[in-house]
Amino acid sequence: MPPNKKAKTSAATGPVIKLTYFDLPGPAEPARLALTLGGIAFEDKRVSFEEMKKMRENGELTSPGSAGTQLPRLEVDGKLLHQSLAQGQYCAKLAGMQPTDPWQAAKVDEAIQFIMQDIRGRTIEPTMSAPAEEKAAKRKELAEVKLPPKLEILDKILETSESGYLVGDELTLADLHLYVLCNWIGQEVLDGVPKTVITDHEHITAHCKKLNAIEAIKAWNAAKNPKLPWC
Ligand SMILES: N[C@@H](CCC(=O)N[C@@H](CS)C(=O)NCC(=O)O)C(=O)O
Repeated sequence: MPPNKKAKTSAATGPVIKLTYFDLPGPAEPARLALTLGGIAFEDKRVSFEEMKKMRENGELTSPGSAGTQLPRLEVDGKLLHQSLAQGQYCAKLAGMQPTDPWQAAKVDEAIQFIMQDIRGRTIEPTMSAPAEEKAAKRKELAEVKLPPKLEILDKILETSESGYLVGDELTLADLHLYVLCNWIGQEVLDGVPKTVITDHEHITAHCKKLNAIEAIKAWNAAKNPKLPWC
């Protein structure tokens, strides 16, 4: 259950949900966490790259009504939903985590777009495809120049938040996106980017610890992410 809301569906009455992704947090993790916090039963299917290729050959990664060809693949009562952002938003709504106030909901979307597009897409991803001989320099620039001002923006939002969450009084999908990002960086998965990039930001670090302490997240991490918590 979210720490602060009652789930809108239960395992007994809700849809049959299967979320398929690799055995990694990646873009599937916000949706997985939302369902977990909502107490919503789902099949957490993890596949290898080879199995994913088989799924593609078998036509399981496409559907005439669904815009996508990749993982994560969310199946709800036999219907497909592609795109991790849409999947997370759907799961957050099922979990009762989406603010009903339009302004608050837009602020959630604002934070998510900043994390997904500006930080992950435009700042981190170009360093993944950098030629080997440029990679170390790109990662140094990422850690020392490019990431800190963006994280500072989120740190400032949290500094002024009375709840310690990014938007309003309750945990939202935006917090889950930030949590997954910080766990990725904090575990030093990105070569050349030290965890101090996160811990230098007091309020982001406190946010990460706050989510670590939520019972459902604690149990999820113990079962699925044995290297967490890192802070
Ligand atoms: N826009 C998609 C991107 C999904 C995506 O990039 N999936 C990657 C893994 S993170 C994938 O399935 N790669 C294997 C492939 O395309 O063959 C989303 O957010 O769901």
